Amino acid sequence: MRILDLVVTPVAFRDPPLLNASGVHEPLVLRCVLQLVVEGGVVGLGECPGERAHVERLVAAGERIRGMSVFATGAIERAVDEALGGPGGPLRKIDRVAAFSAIEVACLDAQGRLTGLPVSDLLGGAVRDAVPYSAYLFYKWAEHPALDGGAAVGDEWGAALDPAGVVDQARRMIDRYGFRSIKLKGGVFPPDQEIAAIRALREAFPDHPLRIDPNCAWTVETSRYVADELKGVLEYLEDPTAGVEGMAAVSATATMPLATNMCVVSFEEVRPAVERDAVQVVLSDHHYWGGLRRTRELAAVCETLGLGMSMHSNSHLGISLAAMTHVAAATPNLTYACDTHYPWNAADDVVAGGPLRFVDGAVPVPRGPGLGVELDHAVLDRLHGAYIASGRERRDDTGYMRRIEPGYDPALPRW
Ligand code: GKR
Ligand code: MG
Repeated sequence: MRILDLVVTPVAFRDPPLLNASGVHEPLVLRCVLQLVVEGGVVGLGECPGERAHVERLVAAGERIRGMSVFATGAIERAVDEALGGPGGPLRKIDRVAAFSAIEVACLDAQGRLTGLPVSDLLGGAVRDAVPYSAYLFYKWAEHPALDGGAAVGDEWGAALDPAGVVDQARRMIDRYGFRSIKLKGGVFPPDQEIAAIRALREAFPDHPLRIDPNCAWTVETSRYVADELKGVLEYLEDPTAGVEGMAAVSATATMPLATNMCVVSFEEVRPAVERDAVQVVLSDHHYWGGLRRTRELAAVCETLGLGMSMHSNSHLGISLAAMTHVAAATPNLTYACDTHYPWNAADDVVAGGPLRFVDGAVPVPRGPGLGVELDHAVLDRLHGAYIASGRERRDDTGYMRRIEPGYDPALPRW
């Protein structure tokens, strides 16, 4: 079954003003939807980050893979790499791998549709019927401020700027989706305030495993202090500080595991981190690790090395949620609930008919062929129009924050 075309559609959808260590989420997320058209009219879906340079790379890669078998993902991986200049070329490896990652998911969706099998079956078979996700809490403003003569844009969640606000957000998210573990995006306020928020969550939710992720906003000394203060409270501490040496120094004294989606982001980085015992949990992201089969391979590496394994996320829609759910379902050693931004963005989903839902905080694995989701073309057109109208080319949390607080300094570590 030959690939006839790769249709690459950049989209933009609404996002609340979620705060992080680099600034604040902009009103629109840029994302990209892939439709891989195969002989016989089958179309495989994919979703990935939508910055303009990435979109251009996908278009270039799509031209190269026309005529190839949709089942030949090894050859497609090589062709995509070559189309983007390969190891000696101008692009970073992670960007070349990210292009293949998106295409691989679309290939697997098409393979599933052609064979009548769910993607999880193509990955070895689901070992769980539903994949647990965590409530992903963010400090946030009540609204996007009025800029350029426009009106302020609020959302149903309101503000969360202190421990009470964070607990209220958690309560509403857990009431609505049933999440059984909680992650707080930190690195926004001085560490003692974020420690207080975690303690408030512990008091409000005594049985929910808790994590905090300041995205490397802390020094080694601060990270050790926070780890000590939250001894016995966190299931893991995520990326408190930057780099293998920094993480190793924190790990040497911390009582809880350290998790990462920043210190180890490729296969080459696993070994040095393990040699220094810098991390104990790898949080994969199939959009950057080479797709769903590579994520399974990473899981095998983690199992071999005695590392924990789960997944982090970025702002996304339902095609990515379906892909994450299939690979997580087929990963026996998924040792923690995965992250998802989906509750923040689900209102603009391009997936038709709402087949993805949380039951007790877990997404039942779609049973339909492929990813088990269909595109809503009217929504896709609307979101593509929003992308064009936005004129934006990339994510810029810092630039947006500086329009609101001109003196904002993004330098890390901050504390
Ligand atoms: O959405 O602000 C955010 C997150 O900080 C995201 O960009 C991270 O990639 O959630 C991710 C993480 O775990 O670091
Ligand atoms: Mg993280």
